[in-house]
Amino acid sequence: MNLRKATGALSALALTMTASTAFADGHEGGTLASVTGNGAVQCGVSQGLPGFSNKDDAGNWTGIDVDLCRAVAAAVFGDANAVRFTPLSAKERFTALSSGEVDMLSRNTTWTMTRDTQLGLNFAGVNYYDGQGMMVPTSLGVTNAMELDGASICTNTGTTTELNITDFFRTNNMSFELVAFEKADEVVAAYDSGRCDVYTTDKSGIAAQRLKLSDPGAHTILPETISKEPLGPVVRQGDDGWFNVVRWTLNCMINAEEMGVTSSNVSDMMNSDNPGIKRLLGTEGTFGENIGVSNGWCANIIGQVGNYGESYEANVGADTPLQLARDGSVNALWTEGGLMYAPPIR
Ligand SMILES: N[C@@H](CCC(=O)N[C@@H](CS)C(=O)NCC(=O)O)C(=O)O
Repeated sequence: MNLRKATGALSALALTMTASTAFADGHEGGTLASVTGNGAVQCGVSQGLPGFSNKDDAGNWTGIDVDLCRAVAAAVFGDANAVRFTPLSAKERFTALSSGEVDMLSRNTTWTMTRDTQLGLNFAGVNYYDGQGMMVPTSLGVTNAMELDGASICTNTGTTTELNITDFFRTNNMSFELVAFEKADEVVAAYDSGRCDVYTTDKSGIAAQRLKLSDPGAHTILPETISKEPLGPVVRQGDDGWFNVVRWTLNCMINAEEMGVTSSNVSDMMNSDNPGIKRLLGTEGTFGENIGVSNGWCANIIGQVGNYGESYEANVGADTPLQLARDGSVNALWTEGGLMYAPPIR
């Protein structure tokens, strides 16, 4: 191929790429450009799940999923407050994302093959590895799930939870009655009033929702974990630029923890000679610019939101009401025997 032909082919390719980027997302420049234009990230969260995404009486949202929304805002705007939250039920969440009502979902959402390939969505990573569990009133005297033949079970519609519990009971030749509601608070209220023998959801969800019961201490979480629920942020398919921003925001937080960079020491770390830390914090290289944000993107995330471990401990860790101890769990860093592992910034 001569040089002129090769150049022609390359510019045709560039045109195709520009056209497909604009077309796929419906905005010239994609979601990053529209977010920048709007001055805030519109983040889809739950309607209220303590530890993950929950609004307090003063109207402030907190949680590990909320931190991820704020971290994306810190990456894009250098301001973790440049974010607006849209509470969504499990059933509404994917339509809200595909219709463009929100820019991303950060809502205890399980990464499954169907969701990743058939809904026009992309999962950008995992911020909490979970599995489905069951809770019963201790007064029932049930000690494991195999004693639940004939049980009535309260759960949410539009979730993996419904599907897994059906698989579990069918596989074990046990009958059950599913009592499903769209709103999580209706599920909790129904279980609390004795409408069902069992409440089932992700184990982290059980730890959170249990706190809303009239007598949390009167319930037992059964030992079984009946599924894999890798929870993570989701974006629309066809917008690789925005996908990169969300994916690398999470990777920044996990890498920062691995390197010992925290919200308290990040300003000192800006003077570090460690090449990995220099790339992380943007004192060397153009890693931020390469994904359309500033080179200080990750320093802003850590300074304003914290690293992954800080967010975990503040929201769901052993010293929070959820008491989800991280040590020895799958959510520990890979260097501590867990699954939290981010590809390197280089
Ligand atoms: N991870 C599961 C379950 C997600 C889910 O919606 N869980 C309920 C029960 S913990 C929930 O988020 N409730 C809080 C809310 O809807 O605001 C999925 O992605 O389908």
